[in-house]
Amino acid sequence: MSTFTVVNPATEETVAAVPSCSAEQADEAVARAAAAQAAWRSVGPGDRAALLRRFAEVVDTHLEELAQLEVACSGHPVGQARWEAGNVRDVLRYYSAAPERLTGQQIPVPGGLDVTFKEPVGIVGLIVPWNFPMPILGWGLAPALAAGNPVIAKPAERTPLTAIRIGELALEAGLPEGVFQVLPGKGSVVGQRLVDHEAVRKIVFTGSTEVGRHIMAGCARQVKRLTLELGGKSANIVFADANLERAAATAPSAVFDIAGQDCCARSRILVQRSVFDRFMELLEPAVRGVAVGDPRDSATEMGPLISAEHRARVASYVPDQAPVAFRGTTPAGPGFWFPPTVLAPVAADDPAFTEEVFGPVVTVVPVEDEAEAIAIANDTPYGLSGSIWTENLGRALRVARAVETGNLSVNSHASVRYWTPFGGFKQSGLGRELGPDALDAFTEVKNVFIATD
Ligand code: TAP
Repeated sequence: MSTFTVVNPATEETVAAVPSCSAEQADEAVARAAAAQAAWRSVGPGDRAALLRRFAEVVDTHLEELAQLEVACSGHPVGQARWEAGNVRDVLRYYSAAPERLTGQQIPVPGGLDVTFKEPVGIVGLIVPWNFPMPILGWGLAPALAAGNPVIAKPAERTPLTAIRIGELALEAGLPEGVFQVLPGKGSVVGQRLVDHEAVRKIVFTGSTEVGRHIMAGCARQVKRLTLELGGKSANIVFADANLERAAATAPSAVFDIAGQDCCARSRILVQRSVFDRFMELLEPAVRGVAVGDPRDSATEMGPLISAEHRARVASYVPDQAPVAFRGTTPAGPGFWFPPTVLAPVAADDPAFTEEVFGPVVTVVPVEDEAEAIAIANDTPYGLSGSIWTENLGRALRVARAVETGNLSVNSHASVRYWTPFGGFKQSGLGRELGPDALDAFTEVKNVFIATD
């Protein structure tokens, strides 16, 4: 069997060699999931809930181990990695309440009784990217299991270790064999097989818009159910009446967290012209002060990029003549480091301003007024997240309704809360994860009419 090597992006040392599964192994996993399916859907709601709660508790007792694995595999700062492992636990706990509440409707009709059921959709293929290996796994896994579906997860090649461990923890918690399987392997082999296999009824894909389009076309052949979470180019809009100190102090973490490899990164800062210079004065020390360094150190705020290839891609957005306003630092020595970088002024067609960089690069642009801020925020094929900074409630609401994006925060940069729906407008995705909405993505509504006459 072929293997791939997991490399620590902060040290460039080998962490592990992981088997790369074949299409035949994917077929075997689908057969195991199919064999487990009937028993899993017929587990009583209370028992399924109890199993998910136990799974959450087993994850909880392994939080530190999972966090350390992610630090080694992804280079995420340890504080961030602990949050990510905790998010898996929280999302499992949240959806453990679902089996006992997955109610249908009773609809008034003449001549009988009409009721609806939320039936499990079937075997779920969950294709996960390398940037948030644990949370994105959990967001698909927990509601899919809660709704009575078996799940086969395909982690990203570079970051499979936490998913593999969570698969082991599921068995330890008592989930039946075949209900949750983790298949490390190439996207073009294992991921593609899950998309093509007739017995897989639903794909949840998070990753690039380019691969997402390809997967959507593949699913179309079988009218396969599909959730897509894709790229972003989100705006952080700062109005003159905002608390500028807070807006500037928080803007770096909104784009440089996990080194900017975040689909929700606010990589375009749009600042009302009358306060532009003041905002830049406040932003500079905040950016220079970002603690970039050893991800194992709990004081570290930003780690390395995932790989040398990805660093070369990010660097291509900051050529020698790029308008670097100011930037942070990086440690010397091995590791795929790239400094937090602020570009201003940028041309309207600068790729750093128009494309998803997926690295610690942010552009800052002046805007005249609300209308121009909204127009620029919407001038992108993406629509995933964004922030609005203003002390004017009416303006906050007007702009929040006008920006075409799935997740907005006012005077905050929080995009992801497991209680609330998460997903993209336009080419940022299809469907919603998390919150009460996610269960709809893993169920089919069945309508049953019973004649009484
Ligand atoms: P991709 O290259 O698109 O890869 C994502 C996953 O798809 C990986 O597991 C990959 O496997 C697999 N894959 C690749 N080709 C495939 C195929 N033909 N069929 C099935 N699966 C295939 O993305 P990435 O570089 O890992 O992640 C970065 C992108 O994800 C960014 O654009 C980012 O914005 C987006 N993202 C979006 C969100 C949300 S929530 N909207 C969250 C995180 C990331 P390999 O590992 O073998 O390549």
